[in-house]
Amino acid sequence: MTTAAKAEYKALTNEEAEALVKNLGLISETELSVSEIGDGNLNLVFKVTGVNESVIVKQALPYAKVVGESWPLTLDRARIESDALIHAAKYVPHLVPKVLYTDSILAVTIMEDLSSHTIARKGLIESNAYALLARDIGIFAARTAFYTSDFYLHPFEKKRLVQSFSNPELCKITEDLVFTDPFFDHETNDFPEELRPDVEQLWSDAELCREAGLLKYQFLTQAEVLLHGDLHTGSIFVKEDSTKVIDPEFAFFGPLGFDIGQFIANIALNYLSQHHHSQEPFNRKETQDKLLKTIEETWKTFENEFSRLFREESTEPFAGTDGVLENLLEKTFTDAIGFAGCEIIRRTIGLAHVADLDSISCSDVQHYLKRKALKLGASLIKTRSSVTTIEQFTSRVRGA
Ligand code: SR1
Ligand code: MG
Repeated sequence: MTTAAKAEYKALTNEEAEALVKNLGLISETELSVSEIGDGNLNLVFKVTGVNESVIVKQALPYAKVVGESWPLTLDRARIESDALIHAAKYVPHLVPKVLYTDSILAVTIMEDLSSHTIARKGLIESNAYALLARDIGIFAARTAFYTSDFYLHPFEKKRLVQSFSNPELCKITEDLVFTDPFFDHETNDFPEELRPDVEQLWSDAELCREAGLLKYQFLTQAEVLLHGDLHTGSIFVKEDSTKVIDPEFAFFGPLGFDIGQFIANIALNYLSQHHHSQEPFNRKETQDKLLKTIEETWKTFENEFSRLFREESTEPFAGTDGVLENLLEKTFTDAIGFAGCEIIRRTIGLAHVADLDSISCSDVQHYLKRKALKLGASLIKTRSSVTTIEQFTSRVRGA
């Protein structure tokens, strides 16, 4: 892998993406085809294919694609993304795509093609179950967190990494879109008029706004571990025997509970959407039960793996002191429940929605489920301290 500085930035055409792959010799075949397959909010994604081989060329645009050129956005996110993938590969090589080439001037990362996988959100909307998903995400979150925490790294190395993963513009998106705008009458919000009374109730809920503000402050100030930063089900590729976490362009040092909170929130949103997607009552119950098990297993795997690493590999003298790990995990769990509540609300009424709910064609059903999501999110934020086990969390989701 090389990091080569090319002349200057320009958004690639299909032909240029293909030529880049050819010139780098990343595919040995001569007959290649290319298509732009990006369906995310921010970047160009080209798939370059030969007869037997294919790679993905991902290029950051100097603006947020979802809004357009009026929203400029740093190209440095491509460097952050490739560095985060390379960093994660040290600890969970089986859970991230292989990075084949990076170019920080073109803001390009070329990586392994994962077309044999499906985006988890799509598979879950189709009511599929993935036996490895919970365990893999729990391991991913625990290892990438522990090995970048002060319990493992020398303080100099930790602070060097915090600097190199400083990601102010992408963090600002999360600070605004997840933690601020949905709690105010802000122009980025996006919801049908039928939901206005429910949304106005959120905006006028002083306790909810205070607690959302406190969670935002944790996100702003707690540089605990290197996070993926956007660990929703659209950032995960799955198939029966493999899970791959992609898209860590929001990576930064933040609170330990954030990635897990975002992941379980997106599973909870899928759970709600199954009232529609899974039409047969028996299948629905089975699908929804599996989703709640996914949430439970994710947290338990995370907790067990983080605890194991803490006991076996911690370099911090206080790691052996009674109560330090227990206290850290309790706080992390409470934060994760609160972050999950914020994610549920923002994916329902904020700028970037989820297809789980938005693809429901019957607007009455969609609004009914969105109301449930808003109530669930608000109650998780306000009463997160009284949710002390993951089973209490899943019973809140079940009762929503
Ligand atoms: C303008 S970006 C909107 C959302 O897309 C990304 O995936 C993040 O979730 C961000 O909040
Ligand atoms: Mg993304």
